Amino acid sequence: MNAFHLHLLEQADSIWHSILNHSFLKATADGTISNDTFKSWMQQDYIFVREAIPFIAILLAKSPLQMRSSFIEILAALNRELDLFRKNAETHGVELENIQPSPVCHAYIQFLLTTAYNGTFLDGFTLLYGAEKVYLDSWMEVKRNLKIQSPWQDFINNWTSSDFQNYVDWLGNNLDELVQSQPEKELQKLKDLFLTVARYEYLFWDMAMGDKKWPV
Ligand code: MP5
Repeated sequence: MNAFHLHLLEQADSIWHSILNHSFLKATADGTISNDTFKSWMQQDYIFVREAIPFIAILLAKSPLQMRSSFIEILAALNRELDLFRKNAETHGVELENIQPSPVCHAYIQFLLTTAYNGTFLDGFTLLYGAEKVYLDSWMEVKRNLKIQSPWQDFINNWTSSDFQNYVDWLGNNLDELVQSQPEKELQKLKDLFLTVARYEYLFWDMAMGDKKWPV
């Protein structure tokens, strides 16, 4: 059998295609993205990263002993990432605190937290792999198509660094090991979770390009 993480990517292929061709990524790469659009993505992604900390903390609590120190590292990396947002917010004049999460941002975070709380370690780990792999591939696509030096270079660098690539590889390889000897029913559940996380990631780019407000 193919590695499980490759299997997941294969079945999510059409969603991935839609993600990598999203207008937000294209406009960021060719420099036509408006400052307001990018800044409001920053506000929403800051909330996402901030709330990813409790998500990871739940996974840490459920993690096998040999993975604990890696999860502590992941938490520390997220904390550093918040500083990257704050530094860029200062440079570009973006308000980060007291921002309401958009409906999509809110729902996505709730999905992650609920799955991590109520599901198995493997459920949450599959979501983590999906979310990080989308960001790696999305920002790699931006980097590949970059026309000019971007004002948002720090973000491009953050999710295309070799450290981040190694981290995503580590997640994929560990996922392959963790699913060994899991019954088919369990694997099917993980595949469904992976599709849902990919769909939320698509919605997140869509939201970034459009309305962040609740309609009522
Ligand atoms: C990530 C992110 C990557 N920042 N935002 C979304 C919507 N999905 C994935 O996670 P991290 O923790 O910033 O690497």
